Amino acid sequence: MMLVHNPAITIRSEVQVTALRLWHVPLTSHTAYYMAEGKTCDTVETVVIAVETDAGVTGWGEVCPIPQYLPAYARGVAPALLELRPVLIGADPLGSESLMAKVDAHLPGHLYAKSALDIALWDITGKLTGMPLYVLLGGRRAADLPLYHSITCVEPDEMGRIARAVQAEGITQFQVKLGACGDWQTDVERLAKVREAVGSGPLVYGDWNCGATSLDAIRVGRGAAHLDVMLEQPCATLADCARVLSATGLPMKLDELAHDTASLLDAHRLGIMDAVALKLSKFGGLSNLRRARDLCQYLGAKMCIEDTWGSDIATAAALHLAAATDPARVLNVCDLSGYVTPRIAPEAPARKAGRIVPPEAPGLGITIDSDVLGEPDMILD
Ligand code: 0XW
Ligand code: MG
Repeated sequence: MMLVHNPAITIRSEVQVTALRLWHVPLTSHTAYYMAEGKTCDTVETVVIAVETDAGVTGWGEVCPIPQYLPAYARGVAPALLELRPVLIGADPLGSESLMAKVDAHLPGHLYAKSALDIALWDITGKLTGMPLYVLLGGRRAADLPLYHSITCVEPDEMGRIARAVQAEGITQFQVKLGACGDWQTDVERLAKVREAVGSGPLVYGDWNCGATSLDAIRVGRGAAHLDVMLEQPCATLADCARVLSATGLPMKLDELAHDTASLLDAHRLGIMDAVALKLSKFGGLSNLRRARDLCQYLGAKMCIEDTWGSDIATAAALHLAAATDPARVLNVCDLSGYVTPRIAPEAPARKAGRIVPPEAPGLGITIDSDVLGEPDMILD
């Protein structure tokens, strides 16, 4: 084999993190978004970080935990990163996984805080190597990606109307939020109205966000069995989700309870993972989510690659991983930044005809609007 050195490619190998900046930015939903158990996305704080280097390159990260949704909260990110200061400042950010191993050794857990950090390190690596993240993550496998639309849990007729409106714009996959108000019959009606609105064919799935008893979820599943629907995360334990599956025979997607290797394997063993939501902040960023993606590829689950909530940084990070994933296994992605205002990178990709194209410039490939951020709430240097 002949190795040829290309002098056009120079990769900086001695780079150091010099500082970290952090902002809390309120994101307001275009329409308030209701889920079971009183969980709401109305105005939710996202956390944006900038990791500065002595190479003149800045890496951007974001994490936006929805209150009461997962064991994560926005104001927990800054203290976790402050604790990590000794391993971050002066460290080599290139490659991400090597520094994240030191980060994990210094502070176990706190995956949602680490998610923003890991995304920023990938952004630096991409910018310094001149490559979009989908290249570093394995290479682009798709020109664009299918989006679902998440329909807030309101009156059944209104949910049908929303479904029809977004279908007219090209959406073919519909997540129907269940359990926010009304009884189990109202949830059957919600699924029925959305199915009636979109016709047969499109994917329709009802998501309780862990908020149903197995009894209610089974009654809804049986009531909606003729509608060709999938159920998402009905109950708060894997055992109860498995019980819903065995009583309804409906396909099932997991979300909140699928958050690490062990839970993915358990869910697969129970047969309740026809599909799974791979969210960056559940797993701790792109490095861990890439490994989860590989495992799900092997286990045969269809993947929704996204994050809990957020704006353009979280959206772009997920799009890069999804673009580098076998398209036959990508169920869908989410244009989180399309549900909220302000946009943190106003020129970043947006929904078009029900699909979205990943950014194509190096790193995350998006340009942050510093006016939206204002002065940082924390600086580590
Ligand atoms: C996390 N959410 C509330 C926002 C995304 O749109 C999807 C949804 C979920 O729980 O699946
Ligand atoms: Mg969900």
